[in-house]
Amino acid sequence: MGLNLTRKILKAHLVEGDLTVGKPILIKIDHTLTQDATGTMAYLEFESLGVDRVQTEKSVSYVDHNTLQEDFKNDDDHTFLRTIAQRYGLYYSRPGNGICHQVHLERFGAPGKTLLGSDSHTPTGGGIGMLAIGAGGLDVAFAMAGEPYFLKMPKVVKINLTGKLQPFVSAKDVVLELLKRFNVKGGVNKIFEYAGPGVKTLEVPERATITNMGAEMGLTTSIFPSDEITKNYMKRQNREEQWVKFEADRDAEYDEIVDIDLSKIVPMVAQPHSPGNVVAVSELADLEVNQIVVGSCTNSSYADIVTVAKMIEGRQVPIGVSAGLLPGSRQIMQHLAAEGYLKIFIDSGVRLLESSCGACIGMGFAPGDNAVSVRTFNRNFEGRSGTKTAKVYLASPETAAACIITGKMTDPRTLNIKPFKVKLPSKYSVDDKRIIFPLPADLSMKIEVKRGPNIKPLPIKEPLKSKLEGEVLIKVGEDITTDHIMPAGAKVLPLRSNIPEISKFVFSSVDKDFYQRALDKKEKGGGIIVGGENYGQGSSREHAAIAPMYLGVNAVIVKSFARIHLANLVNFGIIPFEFKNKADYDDIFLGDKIEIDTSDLSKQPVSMKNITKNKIYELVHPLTSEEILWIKAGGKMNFIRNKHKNGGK
Ligand code: MIC
Ligand code: SF4
Repeated sequence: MGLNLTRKILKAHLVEGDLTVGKPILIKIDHTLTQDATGTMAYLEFESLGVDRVQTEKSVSYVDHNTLQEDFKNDDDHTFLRTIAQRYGLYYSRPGNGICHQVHLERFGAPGKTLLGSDSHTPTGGGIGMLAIGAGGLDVAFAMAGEPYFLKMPKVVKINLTGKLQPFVSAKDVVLELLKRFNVKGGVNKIFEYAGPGVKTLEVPERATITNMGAEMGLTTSIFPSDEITKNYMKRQNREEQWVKFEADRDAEYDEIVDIDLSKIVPMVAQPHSPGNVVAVSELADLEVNQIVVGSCTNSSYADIVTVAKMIEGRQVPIGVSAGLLPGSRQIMQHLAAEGYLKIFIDSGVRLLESSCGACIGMGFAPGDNAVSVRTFNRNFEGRSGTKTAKVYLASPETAAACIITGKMTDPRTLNIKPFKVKLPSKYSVDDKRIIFPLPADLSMKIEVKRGPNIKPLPIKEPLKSKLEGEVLIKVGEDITTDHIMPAGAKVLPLRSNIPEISKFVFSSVDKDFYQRALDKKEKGGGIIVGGENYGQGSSREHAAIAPMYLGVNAVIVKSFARIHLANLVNFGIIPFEFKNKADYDDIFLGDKIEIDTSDLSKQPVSMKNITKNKIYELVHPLTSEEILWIKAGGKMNFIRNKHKNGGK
């Protein structure tokens, strides 16, 4: 039997392991990307590894999240990121140049390469045939230092695409249909590999929309083959010479197969407050809409935005409705300006926002109290928009445009607009003037790294004791996101480089007393978090592990974990336990005093005593023997430092 595309790339990058599903593998990383909100920590971590220059083929540092600049903090972070990029041989994409995933696709992505990014939507690169994985900052720091990346071999699922999308139905609807089927945990430990005759009907940015939002299903990543369509995209980006064909063997084997007939897909929408809560737009027809935003790394390509422009041309945003546009990159902005599309938006009353993440991460353009906001984004977790009471719906650019026209939830097919196909430019406006290229080694050595007063060193955890004694600091339910654990938004994001300050916001939207409670218990040995299934879904922000670690959290006990958060907990020395018997979750409460025998984590199950109830439970964990060593040392960083101190032993 032949190889699928995923296994071909993994095989070519394999450093250790044998690609048996569920078994640990180490792979070589070719590209890395960071964005500013996770990047400052990642570079502080990289610095402390003592490497003189990044060891990858290409490492790019983007600034796209923290661009509101309410005070000195964001700009200081940008300066830090710029100077550290120049010091260590990275590319630096300046604020305003665009959203990391969009720009990486345009200017750097290359088929067959591996990409590790400190952002959960790094799989956007799968649209151009990269094996692109989201991870915590520390994992990216190690990859920049030339270390291979560790993961457990996922199952590879073939998504067999047939047919062709109908007018006003688009790639977003395809991935929403998949989310309807798989929900937010159906993709954990899986890679979706797209194949079949329908692949040829999708352009690279459409493919990237689909791979981008695979993150919402918990997938390790998603990937499309690299074919003539990929070649044409790269040609338009003036990078044809970097194209290589990459496809699965004809007789490739897969762990599962799912069939999707593109011609049967209809406009879909994810309802509040989960990307997995999907229904057909027609089911919500006429729901009054107060706000619409077009943009984000999911849906801000040239074709996405031109489609909206063409649909709304000559119309006015209705009274009572506010609409905004966040183009994905400066390249797209240049086209919109040169080809007259910006004028259409301005004439219609759509508000022009910066080419950045912006409203997607609650950096401005928050909806009103109880407002209904339709967004072309990928996440609609409660409060993420900046307004706790807002009801955010996720939809395609076509549906968003229809809502701009009517002020109501509208299936775009009902508007009687003549179907059209956006003609792509034969050459995109290629202009890398807002990217600072790596300096040669002799010059980079002379660069002084500048740090603002808000950039604080990474806190250090104590080594693990043989017995953990602590109190349950919080008990949360199912599908808790990293936005619940460590919120983002305009108030909190500027503190990403300052763990003592940002830790004040841990679980703040769930339980405002968490911080104080954790702090009180910190001196007395620390605390424990208890949660349900899929704990830590969503973003890759390692702050959701570092800040609890700083507050003395020693263990998280849940029914199951989301992949990236699990790795982040391990990296920072917090033990990720799962209930052996899931029903035990019901028996543990806030304030219960817990004792866990951690003297030998290699033996499972691990015994936990609820002292308050005088009961014993069994816990399990997914740690490898190497990871147990990290946990014992108080985290991966401590482990590596100790190893260096002991002369590598
Ligand atoms: C997100 O979409 O949630 C973010 C903000 O891009 C995060 C990264 C972060 O929290 O900085 C992600 O997706 O990893
Ligand atoms: Fe930025 Fe939103 Fe994409 Fe995250 S999901 S990278 S915040 S645009």
